[in-house]
Amino acid sequence: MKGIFTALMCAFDEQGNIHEKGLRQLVRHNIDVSKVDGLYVNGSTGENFLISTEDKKRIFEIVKDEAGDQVKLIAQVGALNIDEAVELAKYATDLGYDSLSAVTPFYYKFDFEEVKDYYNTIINSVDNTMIIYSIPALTGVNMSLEQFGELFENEKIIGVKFTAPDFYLLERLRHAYPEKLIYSGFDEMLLSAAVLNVDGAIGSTFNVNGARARSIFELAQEGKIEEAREIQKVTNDLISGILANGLYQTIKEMLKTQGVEAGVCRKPMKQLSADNVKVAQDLAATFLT
Ligand code: NAY
Repeated sequence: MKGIFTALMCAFDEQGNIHEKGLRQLVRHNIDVSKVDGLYVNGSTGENFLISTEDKKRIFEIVKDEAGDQVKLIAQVGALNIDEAVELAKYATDLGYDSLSAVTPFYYKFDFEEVKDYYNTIINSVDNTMIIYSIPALTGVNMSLEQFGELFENEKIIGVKFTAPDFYLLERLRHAYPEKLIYSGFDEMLLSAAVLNVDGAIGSTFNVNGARARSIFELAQEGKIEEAREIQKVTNDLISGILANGLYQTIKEMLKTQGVEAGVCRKPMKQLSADNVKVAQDLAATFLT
């Protein structure tokens, strides 16, 4: 369960329906071209919070069918409706997903006891493991070192996808829980996290930049920081171009230049203008060789 995991995109058609052929191509591209170690399915990058429960299940099914046992698969099942989260946890576990993940419950100001109950309810309903998905910038949920420790007391909670720029907390977590899996969640900060000895990374830009992400991660592990820094610099030139142009839309347009029918993003995400499509194509021409 260590290494480079792509936060998988999902291909949608203009009506917002799953474009199955495109989704299968996305899976193949990540396995065959980017050669990542695993896929994180139905996360933010998969537009999970914009789709129906039935579509979430269908995506889990298509991805497992296409990937088989070629790479590790993590199913993000978190939802504000805890019954849905449990239903998805059971569904993905039955399909053979290697682990589950759940975003911290958001929108309402849940206290820590409620967050803890959410995780224990989901994971104790299935024979599987759980990776906490912590992304305070989007959820508003900031957990302390001690609170992570309380969640980790449940042995089925095996790690955290740490999507935050708090390297002090990350170092403290690494030191306090050497046996838990810690994944870096911000691709633009991969080197800094790798230096702190995280176990892997989960990222949206790995859909197009998986090989560079692997190099950064492995060079950092080998202590070759200067070389890793060079690749992080090129990576961040790409990421700043992507972020300025529309994150998920731009990655999809870049993938189209590689023959992947990545489709469009679901509303309310907007579609790229012709000018923005051109920017995405230029980024692909510059950074994807
Ligand atoms: C997810 O669930 O898909 C992720 O959180 C993957 C991590 C990404 N976060 C988001 C919110 O998209 O890869 C990052 C991020 O896109 C990248 O670092 C650019 O900021």
